[in-house]
Amino acid sequence: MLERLEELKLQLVYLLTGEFILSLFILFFFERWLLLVLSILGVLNFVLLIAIIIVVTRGVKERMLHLTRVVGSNVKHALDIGRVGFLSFDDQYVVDYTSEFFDEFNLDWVGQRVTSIHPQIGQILSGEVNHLAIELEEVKYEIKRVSNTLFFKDISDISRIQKQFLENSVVIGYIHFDNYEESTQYQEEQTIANIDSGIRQPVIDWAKKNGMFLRRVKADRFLVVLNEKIFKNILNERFEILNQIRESATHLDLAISLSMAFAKGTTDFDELEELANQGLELAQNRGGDQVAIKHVGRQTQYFGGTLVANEKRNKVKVRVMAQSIKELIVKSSNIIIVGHKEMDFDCMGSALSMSRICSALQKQSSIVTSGGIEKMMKAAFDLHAEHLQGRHTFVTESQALNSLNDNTLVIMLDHHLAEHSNGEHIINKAKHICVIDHHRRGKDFTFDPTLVYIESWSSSVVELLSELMQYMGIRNFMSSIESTIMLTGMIVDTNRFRLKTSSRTYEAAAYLRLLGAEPGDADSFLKETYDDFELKTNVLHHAQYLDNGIVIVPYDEQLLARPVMSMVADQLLGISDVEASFVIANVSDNSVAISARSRGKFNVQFVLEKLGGGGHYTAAAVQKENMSVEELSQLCIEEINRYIENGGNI
Ligand SMILES: [Mn+2]
Repeated sequence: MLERLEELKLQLVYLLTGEFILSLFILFFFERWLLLVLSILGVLNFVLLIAIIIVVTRGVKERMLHLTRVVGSNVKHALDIGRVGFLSFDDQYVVDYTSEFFDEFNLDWVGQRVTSIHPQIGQILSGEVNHLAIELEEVKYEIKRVSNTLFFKDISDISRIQKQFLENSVVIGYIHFDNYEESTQYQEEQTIANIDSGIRQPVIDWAKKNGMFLRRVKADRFLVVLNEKIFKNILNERFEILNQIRESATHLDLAISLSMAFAKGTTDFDELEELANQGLELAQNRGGDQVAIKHVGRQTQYFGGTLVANEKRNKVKVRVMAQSIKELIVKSSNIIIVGHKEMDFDCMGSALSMSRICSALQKQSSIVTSGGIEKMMKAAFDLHAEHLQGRHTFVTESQALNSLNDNTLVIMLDHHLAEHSNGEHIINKAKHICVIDHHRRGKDFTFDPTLVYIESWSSSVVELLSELMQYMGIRNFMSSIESTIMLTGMIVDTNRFRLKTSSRTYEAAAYLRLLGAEPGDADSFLKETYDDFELKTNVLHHAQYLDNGIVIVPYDEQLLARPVMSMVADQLLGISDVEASFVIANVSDNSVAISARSRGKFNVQFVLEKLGGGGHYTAAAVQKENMSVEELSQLCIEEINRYIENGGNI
């Protein structure tokens, strides 16, 4: 265009020079014609001027319409190949120009408001987002704003490939039959054949139906390979196979359930396998009959878990653990025993027994107590302070930190998360950590444990320690008072042998009795004061019976101590028709907590996990900041309903 104007300018100069020379010629030779000629030339020039104006105006119009003339054909080709279009708008957000790119789709928005194209565009105009992906007439665009221009890039192909890529990305999983070996060990051929057709075959069929690759890696374990698309399908049907297997196991009168783990979110196969393995361990540690989903960079997700953990009957593991723990203690320079904050009877009882085990193995040990001791435990402790202080070393966390070296073994009892510990700093620094707990694993460890012994079927840690002591072959090292504190821990954690009590619990109790535990003394440790009784009665007045045997107690008259809350929750389970209880109260000025208990049909852990808490199947808790009792109760009721709607086992 500019070249043409340049040419035109030159032609005009020639023309005007010509006219001037012609005028001079006529002036000298045909003077009388001069006026006429000048008039003709004037008219011609006028016509020419009009013509030029018309041509230039049309050129400008064409320039508006044809991108080529503005930015040159190379850029237009580039935009075509890149499939980019653009539009500009005025200060009133009305479109005043759209590039030819949109003609292909018959999209013409000139004169319309920008937001009428797609409501989401408002976000980019307000500066809320930098770019945006929208879909128009089945074409996907990425939009970016540069001052008063919006660029549209057609990303249909990319997003289709992206979707395909996601759908095809590999998911690796493990499927494990819990208790399979124990169940088939002493069975007849015929029963084993029934187990295989009723339990193993449905899993194989399920995998086949969904297009998964399945390989048996152990008698009770399959490796599965699938892709994200298949995974979505089985997730959408909420791992229906779990229910199917649970039902056929009940039908066959077997304690077999499925535990599964799936890992995704990376292309590194080694990492996927490792994650699937960890996931399976988590699912099993939480009691089995559930699915753990490990997505790289995200929190582990769980599905299912409607069975109470089955007791594992074989004690081989106890022997192996006893041996390993003993070896760890022996090769350490000293031992630091940490418990959860507000140590209860289970925590203190197991700490005392661990401390005595260390003494028997002639190792220095200390028990951290600076995280507080629960009220009734504290009363029992004070009553026997002289005896206990003569036989154990009780320290604060900072004292313990001073004795921490590279060869120190830290033993975590009755908890497995650093954040719950009365020795969090110790855990963060320790080189060797051994965890002994009976709470279902919820989150991943934030530290690298040397040995983990978590048995969620066990009533208490004192039950585990009673067994460990016997297998370590150490005798006569516990006093009657220490054994009584251990027994009290077992009584509290089983709510007087009502919950989570297996044959092994009674065996452990019998062993403690043998060591001198006094049930009568244990009972008096647990006697409450009249004030406590009155408070509990007052709290119980707020109980509301929901459907399905669930009782919820929102209490906001005053602050409650956690043990009171759990006692009330426990007490409610003593009423027939009550399957689960939730006590909600303020535990400090700005925090409100829930203490929940269940008789075993309703998974309170599952419900409180959704609210950010944890625990186990029959006992769980959660704490929230800056929320009222009323608000938390409402959330809790919603989660309870959701649990029931989603097929909770009630
Ligand atoms: Mn406990």
